[in-house]
Amino acid sequence: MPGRRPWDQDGALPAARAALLEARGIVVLTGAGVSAESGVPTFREPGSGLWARYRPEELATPQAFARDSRLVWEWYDMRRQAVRACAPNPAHRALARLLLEREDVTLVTQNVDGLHQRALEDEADERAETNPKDARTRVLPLHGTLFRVKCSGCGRARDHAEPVDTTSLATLPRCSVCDDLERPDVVWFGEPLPAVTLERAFRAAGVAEICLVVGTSGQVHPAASVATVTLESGGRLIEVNPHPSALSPRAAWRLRGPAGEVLPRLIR
Ligand code: BJW
Ligand code: ZN
Repeated sequence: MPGRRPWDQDGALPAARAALLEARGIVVLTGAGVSAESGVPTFREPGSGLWARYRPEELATPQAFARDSRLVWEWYDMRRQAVRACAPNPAHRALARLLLEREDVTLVTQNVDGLHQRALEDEADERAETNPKDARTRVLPLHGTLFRVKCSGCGRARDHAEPVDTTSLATLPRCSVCDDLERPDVVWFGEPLPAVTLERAFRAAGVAEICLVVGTSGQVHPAASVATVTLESGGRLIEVNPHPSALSPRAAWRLRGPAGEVLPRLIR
């Protein structure tokens, strides 16, 4: 059909847009792919540097940190630097507008880069939105944030965005209370997700008529289960991803394009 985007050859876009408009309750589940067009590398696609040499399952674990804290910090410090140089892309901004326009939208993200939160602040500023607070509380980060640390001994957490000197174990940040090593305040494999945040995500997924899944391979649980909770409660999935994912077979609509192009057209 003339006018169709190359990623919408089967014409799913108008139907998905109508489903989104009509839905009572939307839960959005995002992964690394939503930040790809901002220049943030994803986890499981071909990359460079430490991404190419190690799988996330090898570095994002408490065992890896105990074995080689310096290497793990090197990976996180590199990612912090990369994210600092990035800005929200049209996908983050479209989702921020959706959050500001509709109170029945919850955004559950696996990302630790803070780009959804930055996009929300930017959109709220642009509209001179006086009360973006409510929208802010509907952004649920499941896997923590790059810009906080917590003590690997006593668990004390604090904001920490400065570069880390990763030349040796002695130069890594340490807790001012117990002197144990501090680590990024993110969720590693084998660790529980923040309980209240996860509970809120599942509650939103259970009442949503649509789960909009964007840029995730859907391989990591319990995050991917947010989508299955919506399905099991009678809702439907819209997937935005240039490639098939573990959740694709269960999606009612599959939009096979980059999030930065698809989302601004899906959410109008
Ligand atoms: C684009 C694009 C563009 C590209 N536009 N798209 C059930 C079954 C099997 C296993 C388990 C299970 N339940 C639990 C487990 C174990 C484990 C797990 O899931 N393992 C599987 C890998 C097999 N889960 C856990 O261990 C979790 N904890 C837990 O279950 O605790 C239980 C417990 C309870 C009580 C006490 C103790 C324990 C924790 C999981 C933590 C995951 N952590 C990481 C690191 C976070 C910090 C950091 O960022 O460093 O989270 S790993 C990494 O994977 C990161 C991501 O958030 C996560 C998901 O990755 P994501 O976002 O999907 O990225 P990719 O790269 O995989 O995919 C990118 C996608 O984007 C691709 O599809 C591209 O096509 C697409 N894309 N460009 C749109 N422009
Ligand atoms: Zn401590």
